[in-house]
Amino acid sequence: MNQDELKQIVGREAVNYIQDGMTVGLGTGSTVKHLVEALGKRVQTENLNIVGVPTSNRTAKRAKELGITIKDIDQVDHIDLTIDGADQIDEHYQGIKGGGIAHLREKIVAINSRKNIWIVDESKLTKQLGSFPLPVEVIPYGSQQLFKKFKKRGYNPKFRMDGDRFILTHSKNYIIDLGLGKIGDPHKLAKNLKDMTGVVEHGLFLDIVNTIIVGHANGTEVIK
Ligand code: ABF
Repeated sequence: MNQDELKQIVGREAVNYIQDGMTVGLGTGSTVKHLVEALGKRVQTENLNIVGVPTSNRTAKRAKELGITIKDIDQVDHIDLTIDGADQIDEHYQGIKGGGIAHLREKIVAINSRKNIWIVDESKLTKQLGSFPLPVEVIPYGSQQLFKKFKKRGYNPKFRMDGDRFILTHSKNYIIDLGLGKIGDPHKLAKNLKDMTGVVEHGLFLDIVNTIIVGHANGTEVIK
């Protein structure tokens, strides 16, 4: 099976965790795409009463096209379950997210969810986080100064660009990706980053996930 087929099997597996009447956080990315398609089918065929809280405009658009009721996070009482992708997951079930520039909304939805499930193909599993660049959302004002501070700390920073334009997040902020290679102490790094004025949010998702569904060539595996 190719990578997209692995993503497809975990997306279809994860939809079984969604029960009628739930408010469900819908993540972003190519793996979640398969979940949303499968959820759309269930909503139509089983007439499921589901409210979706999307973490990105692209997820919201596709969910609406499939007939899934969409609400903003501040319109719902609570979120029962959020299902999202991830860029890297280590052996302690800590993750890096944000390759899709949506990690601020993803983290806000995740920390307001009673349960979090990540769906990934096996290539996302790693012994230690860091070989995937760590996305950090920063406000534009002072971002060049912040960039220099990252450089000085040896974080190997790079602005997320589209040609010569800064890529903007939903909140019209910039993303600086940190090429750290290895992250020895994710909790310490998370605190250091949040202590830097101008940093909005980083892509370290620590102590958040409850269940991880992994796609392998021989099927799906629940590793937590
Ligand atoms: C999203 O899932 C992002 O946080 C992350 O970048 C993405 C994983 O990408 P994909 O599922 O497309 O491999 O939640």
